[in-house]
Amino acid sequence: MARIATERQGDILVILTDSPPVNALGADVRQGLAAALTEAEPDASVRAVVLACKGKTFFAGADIAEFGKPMADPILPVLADKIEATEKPVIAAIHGTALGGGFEIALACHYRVAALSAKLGMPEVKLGICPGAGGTQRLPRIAGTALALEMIAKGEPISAAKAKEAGIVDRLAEGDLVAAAVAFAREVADLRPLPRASSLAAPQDIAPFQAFRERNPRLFTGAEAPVAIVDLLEKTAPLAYAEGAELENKVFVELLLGEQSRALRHAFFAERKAARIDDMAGDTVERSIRRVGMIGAGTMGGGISMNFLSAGIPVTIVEMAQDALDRGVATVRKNYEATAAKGRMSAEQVERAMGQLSPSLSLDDLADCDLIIEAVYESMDIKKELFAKLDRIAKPGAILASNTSFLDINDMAAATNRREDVVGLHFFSPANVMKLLEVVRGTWTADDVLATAMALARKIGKVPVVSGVCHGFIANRMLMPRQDEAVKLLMEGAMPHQIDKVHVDFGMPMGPFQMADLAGLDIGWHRDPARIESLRDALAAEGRWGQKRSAGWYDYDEKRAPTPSPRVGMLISVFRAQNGAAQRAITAQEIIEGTLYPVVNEGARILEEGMAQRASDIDVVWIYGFGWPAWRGGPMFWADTVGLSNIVASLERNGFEVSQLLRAKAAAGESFN
Ligand code: 3H9
Repeated sequence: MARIATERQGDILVILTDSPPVNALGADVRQGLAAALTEAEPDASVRAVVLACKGKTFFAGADIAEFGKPMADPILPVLADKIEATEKPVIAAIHGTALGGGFEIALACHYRVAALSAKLGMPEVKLGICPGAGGTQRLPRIAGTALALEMIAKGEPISAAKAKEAGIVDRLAEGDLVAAAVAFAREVADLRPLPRASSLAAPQDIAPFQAFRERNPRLFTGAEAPVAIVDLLEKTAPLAYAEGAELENKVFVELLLGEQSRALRHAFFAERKAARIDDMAGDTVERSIRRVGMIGAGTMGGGISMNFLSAGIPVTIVEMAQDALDRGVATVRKNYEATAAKGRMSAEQVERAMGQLSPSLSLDDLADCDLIIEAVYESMDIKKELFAKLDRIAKPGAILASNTSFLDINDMAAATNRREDVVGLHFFSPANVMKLLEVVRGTWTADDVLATAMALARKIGKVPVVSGVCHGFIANRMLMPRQDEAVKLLMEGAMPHQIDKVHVDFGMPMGPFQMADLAGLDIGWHRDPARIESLRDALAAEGRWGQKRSAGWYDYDEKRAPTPSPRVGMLISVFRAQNGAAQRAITAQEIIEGTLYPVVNEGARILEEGMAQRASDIDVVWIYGFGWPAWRGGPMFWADTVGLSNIVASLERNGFEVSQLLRAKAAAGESFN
């Protein structure tokens, strides 16, 4: 429940909002702020007003949960105008993150004082909308069009220091923020006229729009909001403030009512809901993780280690041979140095991270680790042997985790005398970049182990989703039918590049064949070149293992640019002839139905079996694991928009066994989300 308190500091009135968790600007906050301002206005003993927030942040934006429902007065743009129209200086005291509507409130204030650690931004684009409380008009007037365009179209926040440089923030505060804002308020209390952003002249640098579009092509493929935002800023640049604000409102409402914004808001809440475990007691106490052990210094092991090192958690990394260990450590350093070269890390931070990494050739060195993760070869025999060893070495209470992407966690747990301490932590490649972490809950995994894994995931910047134990868990299990069906379509007349293009046009970063080439066609291959039972076997037998061999489903040049392969075309012809299926032209719609409806079907089965807690968790897996376009909300949300009965009808037409849950929901006219 929101509490808006007013506090007099001599001649300055401090309006303090306390609305956990993030001081979102819901109806009660807006009403409280308006009431406090109305009260301050006629009071001659108040010379200036400071707007500040309690808790971890300044206003983090409009209340997203209110969108789509009727809005109570005052609506946010009206409140922003009221603040700006106040006849005494209003100063925003910003800490944490001033985002979206929160930032717009700050821009409507006459001055802004920010804590050094504060961040300011307009993330609306990530929710499929544009700022709707004057932000698209006030920010360019204060900071210039170029920066405003970057911030509003991309949605990335900037630091307080950068905001100061750009003239957005008037003073940076070290120490007590409210005290600094009050002191600043006294300095400016009598200055007139009041600096009002809406009265500033329209910015003159109105040329950057086309250049921005050309510089950021990926921003404009599929998602509507970035296109609408750049158009809006371009169109309103020469207009008077009031006209611009009117147009902003129109675009805001259009976007808000659109399908994409609904999908993106779904994704926002889905991500947060995924962190919750429904059947776990709220008072579960997490175990403390002070040191992590990593077994395997290959691509996965090194990448996983980097997550912990970057978060300041020391890692002991173990390999079997010195050269493999040296190579692994060198790769970690190389990756950090590449980040530093891009200016995203200092040399000192690189050394600090590397200083936390202890290489070792002995599993015994893992005895003091609180969490041990194995990323060794995907063989159950090897893993079981390893878990039995860890059982003898690890200290009591240590969590034992596997990064397996397919294998049964329960079998590994059964190899120990501490089955409750075993959990799956399935990172996605590249592990230091991809945000998804599948946390695999075994039959015996203890609640506190699961809770620790979920909390730790967030600490290292991952988005965790709980999966039950099944072959491939949620992510890879759902990927399999897509891959199988894509290959079947080749037999009927489609080509790999055609199928991939349909997926890229749909909004995926790559299609099924591009992905297979990236992952490696040798992964999971039986390795017998004489045994050719599928097209994939034929490719693998010829050494066409994908990008790493410059040949897979595609041919690759030295810059890894793919071109359709004549050799693969020939192999496809051979298999088509053997297969005997009639050849025909395959449409984009058929490719979508043929490859993605089976994915939805598998997702429904996963839900049916209780392997995912909720449909929205599956959406999170696809958005963060495979780059499903968030503006389509994830496969289960997308299925709802297609209509479940349409999906069932298509699956039946194509001879699939339809999930009972999917069939039941379609019959009842229900949706997944
Ligand atoms: C906008 O402002 C439009 C205007 O231009 C125009 C209007 C007319 N609303 O992320 P966390 C909840 S659009 C409602 O885990 P963190 C969140 O669901 C808005 N709820 O914390 C979660 O709830 P629960 C523009 C919100 O510390 C809890 O708070 N603003 C909102 O990791 C904690 O969230 C944004 O897009 C909200 N605005 O990160 C900012 N924000 O505990 C969105 C959060 O029940 N927010 N919640 O699961 C964020 O980016 C992050 O939450 C933030 C904190 C960085 C603030």
